Amino acid sequence: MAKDYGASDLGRLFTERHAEAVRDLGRFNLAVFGKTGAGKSTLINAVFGREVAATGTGPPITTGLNYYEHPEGILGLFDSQGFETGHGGDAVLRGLEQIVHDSRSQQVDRQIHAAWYVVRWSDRRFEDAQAAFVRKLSSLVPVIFVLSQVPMAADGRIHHDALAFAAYIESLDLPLSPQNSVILTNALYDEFLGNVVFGLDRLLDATFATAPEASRRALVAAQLVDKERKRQASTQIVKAASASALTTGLTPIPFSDAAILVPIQIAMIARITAAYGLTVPSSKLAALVGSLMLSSGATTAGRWMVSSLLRFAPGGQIPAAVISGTVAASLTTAIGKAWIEVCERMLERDASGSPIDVNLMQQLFRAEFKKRFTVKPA
Ligand SMILES: Nc1nc2c(ncn2[C@@H]2O[C@H](COP(=O)(O)OP(=O)(O)O)[C@@H](O)[C@H]2O)c(=O)[nH]1
Ligand SMILES: [Mg+2]
Repeated sequence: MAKDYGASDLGRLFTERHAEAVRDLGRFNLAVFGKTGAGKSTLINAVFGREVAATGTGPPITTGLNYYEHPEGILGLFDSQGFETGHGGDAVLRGLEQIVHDSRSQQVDRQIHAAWYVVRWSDRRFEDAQAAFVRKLSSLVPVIFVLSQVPMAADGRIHHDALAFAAYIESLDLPLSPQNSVILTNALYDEFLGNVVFGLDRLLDATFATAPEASRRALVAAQLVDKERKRQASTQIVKAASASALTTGLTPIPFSDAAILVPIQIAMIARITAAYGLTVPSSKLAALVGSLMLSSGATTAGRWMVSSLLRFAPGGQIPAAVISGTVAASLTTAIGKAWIEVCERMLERDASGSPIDVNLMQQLFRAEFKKRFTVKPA
């Protein structure tokens, strides 16, 4: 017997595919070091969002190192609670050494992929002990050196003392990634001084450059700085889904059998959602997807999908028209692209901590879909 999809079936299908898609992304693991007050938590917050930073202190896994995870498990963070160099630093390094050693034999998603070493520019000093720590650290993982809380004026000028401090650190020839450079950042807008946020994109680029290939998709999903990378990843997903819809439709699908495209489209939507790294609860997303796929009855696709469901309803008419491969592909593309717009909107809400308005997302989906799909069923 053919499958009839109700909203809850669609929702359940989405939840399954979404869990798979998230697992497929793998995980990016980052360790963050620096003194208390250096701005580690603020940087993490700015790059990965408050949901991650809010979990703040996970249980310490070893002296001075806490571990916590992105709600979707695509990002693992080792946060040194802040320590002074010397004795405390040695203990942290020993702990890290153990973790790195233990994880070598494990899968790539268990390994530590990069470290940020964070120094507040206004410290204006970088001691021998810190340099020694960075050298040892870099023998374990690639180290990205971050100068934090650097004042940049609205016209782009950076405080010259910060530039001089960065040049000094670079002159020490530490084994930094990439190419011994120091990355200057300011992670919080300072309305009192007018200092702007900057450098997060460079920090992210440096982090991408050191991340192993297998962890990059997880990093794209987990970060919030570069939306373009998420859009690119999602566009690839849409292309792949559209190609399989085309293949499915090469033998023209009876209009009434169009429901066979639904699993392809749900899987696509689930992968896009995973690629955006949304922390919206899956149950809420499932409800949204379920109702979207059914209730967008006002749209061409909605009518089209609903009529494919009607086939199974008592007294349902079987329309004679067929869906060609091209129509199947363009319909799938339109759904995917409309869903990308919905994910972008949800990401903004996610980042700002406000809840998702399901009705609003439905409206947005319909509007975006209508822009992209104009083929009328016969
Ligand atoms: N203006 C500005 N303030 C920052 C920045 N980073 C951290 N701060 C402030 O410095 C303090 C310590 O930051 P925090 O992230 O908690 O440091 P952590 O101990 O290294 O985690 C907080 O009051 C932050 O608001 C930044 O980039 N710019
Ligand atoms: Mg902190």
